[in-house]
Amino acid sequence: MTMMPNWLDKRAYLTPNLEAIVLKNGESYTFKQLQNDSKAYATFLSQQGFKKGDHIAVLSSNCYEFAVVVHALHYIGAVAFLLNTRLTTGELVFQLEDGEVSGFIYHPTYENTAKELLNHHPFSIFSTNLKKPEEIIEFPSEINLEDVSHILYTSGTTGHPKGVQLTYGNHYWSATSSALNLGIDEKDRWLLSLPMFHVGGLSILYRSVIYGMPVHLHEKFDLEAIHHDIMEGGVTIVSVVTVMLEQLMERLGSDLYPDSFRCMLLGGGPAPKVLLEQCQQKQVPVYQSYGMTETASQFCTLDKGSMLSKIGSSGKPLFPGQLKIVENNQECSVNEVGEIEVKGPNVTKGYWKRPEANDKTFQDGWLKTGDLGYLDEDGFLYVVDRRKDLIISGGENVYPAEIESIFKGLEGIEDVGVVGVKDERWGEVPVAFVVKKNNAVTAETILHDASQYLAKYKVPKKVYFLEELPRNASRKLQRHKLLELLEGGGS
Ligand code: S0N
Ligand code: AMP
Ligand code: MG
Ligand code: MG
Ligand code: MG
Repeated sequence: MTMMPNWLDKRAYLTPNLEAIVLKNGESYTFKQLQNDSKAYATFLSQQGFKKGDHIAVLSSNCYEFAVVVHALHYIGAVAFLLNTRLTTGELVFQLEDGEVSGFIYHPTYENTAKELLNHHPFSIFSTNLKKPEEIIEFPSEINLEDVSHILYTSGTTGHPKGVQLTYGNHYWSATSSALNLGIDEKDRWLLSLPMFHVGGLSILYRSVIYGMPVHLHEKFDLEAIHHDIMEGGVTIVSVVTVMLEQLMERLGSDLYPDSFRCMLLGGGPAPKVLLEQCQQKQVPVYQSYGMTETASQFCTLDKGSMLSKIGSSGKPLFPGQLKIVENNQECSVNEVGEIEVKGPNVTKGYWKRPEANDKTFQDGWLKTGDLGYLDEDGFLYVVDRRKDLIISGGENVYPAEIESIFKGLEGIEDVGVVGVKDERWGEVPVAFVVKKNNAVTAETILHDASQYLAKYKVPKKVYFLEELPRNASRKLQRHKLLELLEGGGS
């Protein structure tokens, strides 16, 4: 057991009057205010009967109240399920049931969704609106780093998403290891516009309380507002995925960011080399990283000194992490491609209620990522291919298996195969190859039906019809043959 003071209590004690959160409209909250509001909300939850270990979901876009709720859940010791706001009701219900969620906190924007979910899953629902109880109760002053603080769902190769269990320790090590690479500067202000329901956005909140650093909290990716905040608002670090960086670079044009801007932390997927070169020309310091939900954000990140010489690399594992490249149970030699395996105190202890997946994924403390890459002669990681079949659309993960299992349940579909194709706007998008049962179905009816069950970013951008899908002798779909069909002009 490793105990530590509750982070927000400690921070509010050390630097109560420092800014914790700054909103786009200029409104700001100190660590003391964030502590008071979080304790008020935690008191309210506690009065509703919630206690340590309870599973509580949150459905909200980025806002101050979301940050308050995240800390409130830590005060009561609940496990937070942060839900992707782009998901359909059916996708949300799966996570609520799989996760045995008993409480649900929604931003007022999602009130209708919350009420709809009540028809499918029994729980108590509350809005994120700040609560002002008459008296604030006492909460444990310590947290146990081994306790699970979150279960965040991530899609998988086998249809249904899996809940990644993250502990306080995972977040703590992630935040401190990031600081050991990037350093901490008194003037730092970290812009958060990535969704807080993914670990890339969430982790910024922990860096904020652990370092004592203001977060510039943006509700969403509003290009103009973000550009303005970097140029005029004193922001020194921004976390982005590739599509965001592309738009920011276009907006920057021939201007330069202020000298005080010191880090563009790029993660969540691959980045085209031309984009990285463009950033170099514009003197934008891009720290490319490799990480995932399972590693509580960045696992490897390029260091400042290697940014120019190692363009395209995702750097080296941060201080407490180990990484190896493995092929046929053998560690690969320099420049040899194999599966990336990682180990370290920021790595999840496993998937919620998935013993089989855990057996397959973890061995002697090593997590087999499924991603392919190599280490160069200086120990820098190059990621060459993603986990089996994973499509990354605008930083959101899309697994063909998940789409295929929905399509197979739709009227009039005999067989289906999904692959990812390059896309100008999103990097990559899914397209579907369908064998019809009858002629009544069209691409339009299929896509309309599918969008009832799948988040918009998962709905294939195109449907191609085939007489038969390419499958091998053991009936396994040969996705590369579908891609070859497209390269040959499609059908
Ligand atoms: C790229 C984003 C911002 C696009 O959203 P935007 O522009 O706000 O779209 P909307 O106005 O909401 O919708 C317009 C239309 O576009 C569709 N759409 C929206 N997003 C997508 C998408 N991703 N793919 C395809 N279509 C999309 C909408 O459906 C809508 O359609 P119509 O008009 O037809 O109704 C947004 O997608 C976004 O925020 N993406 C990023 C998500 C993210 O956070 N990914 C990272 C996940 N990974 C991790 O967290 C681990 C890595 C990590 O920790 C990290 C990552 C990055 C940086 C740092 C770190 C770190 O290690 O710290
Ligand atoms: P998520 O759990 O949603 O963050 O997705 C993590 C996955 O994104 C990883 O397992 C990789 O497949 C992919 N990914 C993350 N960083 C990179 C990178 N630098 N290059 C290529 N793929 C990446
Ligand atoms: Mg994932
Ligand atoms: Mg938009
Ligand atoms: Mg992703």
